[in-house]
Amino acid sequence: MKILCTADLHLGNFSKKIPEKYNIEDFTAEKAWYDIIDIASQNNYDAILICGDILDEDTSTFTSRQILNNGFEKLKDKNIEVVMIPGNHDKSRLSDLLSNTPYSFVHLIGCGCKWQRFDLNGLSIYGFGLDDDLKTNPFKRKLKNEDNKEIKLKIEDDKYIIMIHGDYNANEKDNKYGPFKDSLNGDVINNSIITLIGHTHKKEEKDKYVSLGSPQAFDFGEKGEHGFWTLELDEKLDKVNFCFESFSKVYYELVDADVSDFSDEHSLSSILNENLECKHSLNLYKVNLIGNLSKEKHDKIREEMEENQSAVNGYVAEDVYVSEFIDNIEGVYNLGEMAKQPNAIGVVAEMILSIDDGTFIEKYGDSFVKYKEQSEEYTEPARNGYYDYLDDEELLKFIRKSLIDILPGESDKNE
Ligand SMILES: [Mn+2]
Repeated sequence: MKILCTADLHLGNFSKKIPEKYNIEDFTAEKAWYDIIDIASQNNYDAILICGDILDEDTSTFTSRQILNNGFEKLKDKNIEVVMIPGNHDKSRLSDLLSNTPYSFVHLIGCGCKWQRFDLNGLSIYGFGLDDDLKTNPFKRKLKNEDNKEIKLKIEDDKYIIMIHGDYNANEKDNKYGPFKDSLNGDVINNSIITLIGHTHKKEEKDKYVSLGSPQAFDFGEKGEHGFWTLELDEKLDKVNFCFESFSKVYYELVDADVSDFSDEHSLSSILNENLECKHSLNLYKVNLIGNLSKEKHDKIREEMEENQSAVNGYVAEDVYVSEFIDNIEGVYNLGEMAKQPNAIGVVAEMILSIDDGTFIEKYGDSFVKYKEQSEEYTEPARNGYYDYLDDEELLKFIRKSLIDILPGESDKNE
């Protein structure tokens, strides 16, 4: 049996910051959905499993119905079963849309925050969706039996797959959707063939579970590889193959570019060419400029940054673009000397050095947690659910920049 596993399609959404030269229609979730269906039907898959957030919250019911049904039309007579669970963005809309579906190969399970079993040609699938704002552990919820009676979740099948939508990195106290970090090493997951998780949009593979990630990357909150997974089982339902397939039509990356040796001969564009790879069909970069430059050179590189950004959408090379520069260029400091000073400058220099040697979180953990909470709160209104907040690495860079700004500027230095 060959199964295509995916999650978080967010139909109606689309990839952001696509340069003008490209057709935005090629970067929609809708296009990804049709392409995934084509891949499944052209490569003899038996099933498509989708672990929640199939629809985007902001997509109208009308559009959602149209996109879903266009996809299902393509699957008619293909002998491919589609098994879905709702996610926190689908709410009850997905079950409303599918309640009278004429497509007999479409199955929605795990609604109403209850576990539900589905028999996929002899393979048991247990699904749990998040069509309610559940902030407690799904593994502590009940199983809806065939005759609609609720029983405690206890799986007696020898071989089964779990489909779930929720935050596997969080505990109940963290106030996240469907948190189940506590249950990651429990029997239900450990005894599964594989547990498929949707929600985080980020791929992570472990022995018994996999965070599938989203097939199409939407913005810089979704850096790195994005695609779907292929699971192959033999006749005894043993796993013979499970692999990730890169799929997204655009990739977002954050890179550091050291500009310390910037000069008339070694321009910003040559530095960009050295640092930005063309790995995928379209590569969008956020470039974090680091290193030390005199004030004069810093001004010059700023001019070149502006030129790059006013060129068509930050063009660097064929299919390689800079969406945004982050200027973390510093003056010429001797932090080691500064750190010896018995004053505020010494303390600040000491903190910067601890970021550089990777000990900041260990030494200043409490402040880091506070910074993190504030940054999430601050970016929340602009997020619209697109996860465009700073991750730990970006946050550390931001803190470093703030600290550098406290240090006396070049003109104040004793030359
Ligand atoms: Mn979700």
